[in-house]
Amino acid sequence: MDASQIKEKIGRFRILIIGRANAGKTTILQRVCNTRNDPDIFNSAGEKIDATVLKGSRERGEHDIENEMVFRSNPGFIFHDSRGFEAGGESEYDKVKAFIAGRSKKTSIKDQIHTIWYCIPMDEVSRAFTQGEIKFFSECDTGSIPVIVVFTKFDALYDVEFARLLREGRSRKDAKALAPKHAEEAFTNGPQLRILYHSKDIQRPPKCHVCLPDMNKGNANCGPLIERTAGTLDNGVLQQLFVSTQHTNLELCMKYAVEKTLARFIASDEKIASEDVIAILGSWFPHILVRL
Ligand SMILES: Nc1nc2c(ncn2[C@@H]2O[C@H](COP(=O)(O)OP(=O)(O)O)[C@@H](O)[C@H]2O)c(=O)[nH]1
Ligand SMILES: [Mg+2]
Repeated sequence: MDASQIKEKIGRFRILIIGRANAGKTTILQRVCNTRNDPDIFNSAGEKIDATVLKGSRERGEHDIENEMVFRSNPGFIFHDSRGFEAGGESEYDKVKAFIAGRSKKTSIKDQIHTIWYCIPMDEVSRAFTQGEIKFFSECDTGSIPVIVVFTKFDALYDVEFARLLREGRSRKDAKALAPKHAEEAFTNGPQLRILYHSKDIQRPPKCHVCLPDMNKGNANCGPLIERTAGTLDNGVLQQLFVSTQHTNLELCMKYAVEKTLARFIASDEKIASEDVIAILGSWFPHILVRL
């Protein structure tokens, strides 16, 4: 299938993002779509919710999981946002579970959820998983939808290590330079990953995780999340849709075009016209490039 056939058949890439309030969800979606603007929000009937009448994200309906959020800068993505399960959030858990189950039953791939990003912020004092998070990863059946845990605000751990290095007598310059590496090491050996992947309570661990620091800064890089997401999709058509929909990482488009498609042509004896090769390789790239 070429890019336009994929878009016609599947439509747009649909992502459910879950996380506590202030976990950094909206910030990530803005980075992924290369914008600082707010998304347009549509209800499940496809009607646009008028943001000029309603103020505040809750009133604007951003946290009704059924609603679709679409950024004008990249309408190829549809996002559903859930506030996660804070203390006593039983009903939100049920809502998320029902939403995932309901969407999984949809016969058209267009209406299904293609990926779940579960955000866990690193700037909270305890840095432990909430009960709701534990419940999600022990009980919630996401079927074939890949779940990626996103440890957001990872720079908060840099700050912790920076302070520790200063206490150990390092200069400010050294402490600043060393903090990220130390933070990553401490995190790799720390309790979060052990619990997530090795605890007997966690029956349904995520496919993988990614750590995102400084998403609120000007030079924010959401590349690792894009790469991981592409890597977890085992449906080739969905993978192609995702890679060609994201506009932030051209290198990834090249990588998939070469590894998944060009390598196959080179290995086969078939004679293929060069314009066909170009068209097929082009289907890994953002639509705008294909049209050029
Ligand atoms: N330090 C830090 N702050 C962040 C990061 N990402 C987002 N923030 C800030 O955290 C706050 C909440 O972010 P937001 O995206 O609105 O969270 P949401 O409620 O989950 O949608 C905002 O003030 C952001 O600027 C990050 O990676 N590091
Ligand atoms: Mg938000």
